[in-house]
Amino acid sequence: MTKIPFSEVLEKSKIVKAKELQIELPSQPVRYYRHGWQSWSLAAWTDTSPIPIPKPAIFHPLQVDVEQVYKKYLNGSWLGAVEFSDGNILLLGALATDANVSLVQDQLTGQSDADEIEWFIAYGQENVVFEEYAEQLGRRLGKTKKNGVPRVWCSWYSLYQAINETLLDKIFNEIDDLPFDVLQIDDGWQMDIGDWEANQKFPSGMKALADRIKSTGRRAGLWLAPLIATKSSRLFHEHPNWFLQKEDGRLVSAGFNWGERLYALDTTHPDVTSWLVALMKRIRGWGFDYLKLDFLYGGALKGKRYKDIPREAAYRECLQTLREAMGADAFFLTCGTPILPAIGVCDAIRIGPDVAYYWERFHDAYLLYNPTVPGTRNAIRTTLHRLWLKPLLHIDPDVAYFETSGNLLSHAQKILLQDLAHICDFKATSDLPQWMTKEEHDELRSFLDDKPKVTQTGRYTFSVNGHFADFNSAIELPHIPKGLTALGGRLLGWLGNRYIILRMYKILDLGKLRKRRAIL
Ligand code: 9PG
Repeated sequence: MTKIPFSEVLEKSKIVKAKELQIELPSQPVRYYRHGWQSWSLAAWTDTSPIPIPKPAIFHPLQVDVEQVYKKYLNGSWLGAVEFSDGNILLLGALATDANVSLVQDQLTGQSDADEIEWFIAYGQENVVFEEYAEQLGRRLGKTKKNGVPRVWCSWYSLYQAINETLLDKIFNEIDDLPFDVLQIDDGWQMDIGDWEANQKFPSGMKALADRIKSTGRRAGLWLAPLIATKSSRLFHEHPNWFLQKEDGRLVSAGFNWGERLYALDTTHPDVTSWLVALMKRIRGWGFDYLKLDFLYGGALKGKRYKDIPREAAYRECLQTLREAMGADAFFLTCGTPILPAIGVCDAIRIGPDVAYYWERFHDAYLLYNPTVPGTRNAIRTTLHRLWLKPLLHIDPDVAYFETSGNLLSHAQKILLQDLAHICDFKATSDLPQWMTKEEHDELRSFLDDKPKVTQTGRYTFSVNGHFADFNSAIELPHIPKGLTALGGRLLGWLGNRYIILRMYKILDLGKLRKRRAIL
């Protein structure tokens, strides 16, 4: 264990090579910066007490680093920072994958799961320290910022899986006058998770869909989750041996979604690599050149791999293979991705959980105490804590909303999302002209046209085009549940872990989506 005296980093930042490294803090910090593992995991400054483990555990692979979640002390992936009472911070950050940072009593400790790695240590003003860390990361992992970032219409947050050929055709006609650069098809087109072919709702096939989009002068975008699959898929049926296993031979869980358990591909298996390359080429062949690859954490879960390399290193290699296979001219957006391994490989990265047409749901926030699930407040909180990644690649805060119909967000909350898009310099929406008033339509148009001047005025405050954007309402974490709420939460957490209950929930959820679609 390498020990670094605090006095050595007071004046100047330092880069130290070590497998394990420890800095003794000179005084009790007032806040801790926890950095969650993947896009949807929590990143936030919090006080120095631990927060409850999110529930239900069956969803953990989608939300946290499963290998860290039960640790009793504060921890985060690759980096951690503490803030002292004078407002200065101390940051310890890995300059390589497969590492984490924890705070145990007065020791900030970095640990590499691989060999010795380089660590960045700096003390001072928050923005200066994070900027220098990003710069050092960029030197080692690469910077991939392309000139200009496309303005995207994405099907997910208005239609969810209820997309089909006719409906999309109608929508493309109606948004034709709006200045989007990409029309991106999200979840709902595929045969199954693992079987990336058009389903019955797209009888003309995926090439026809891409052609239709391109005929409007836009780039065609497509969502897929290439590193996971469900047992119901043909892929799983035909290649059960392609999936990541534990040492004891049982399958590694990649969580639960779409009413089914998820499994992860062993991306170091040569046959899996060839399959992934062919998949990327097929999608490019259809004509899509904006790829939103999702649920990517599946490639970095712990397990026994064909090639014995650290899990995040394996994942980074896989991303490089995907990048090469899709071609440098494709726009590559990663989502549900472990953050550090994606730097230098993709064009853009989702840096927070999904937004939603609501601010926060009581059962998510207070009963289950889960800040990683879809919800606008959760999305804003984590996104704002990852703005430091912006010099390295495009950062995606998820979509902004404009419509009032079917949307529970207040006007002020919608403006926060629009401002956040300007701050990140990444503009996307799923709103449909049919659902918007004339004013909302005009608001969307100027949002897409505008390039406002943004200045940060505080940790959570900005000036956007001269108006004051205050995100403080999104930052605080829900109170830790007590008494009856805590008991209710335990019950809900337990129920949520039952497969049969999750299936029922899925059926009810589909009903809700059908209702939304009926508005069209
Ligand atoms: C499509 C969606 C959209 C979205 C992605 C991803 O259960 N979960 O916690 C959960 C989190 C995120 C999520 C789905 C489920 O959304 O972020 O933009 O593409 O998949 O299914």
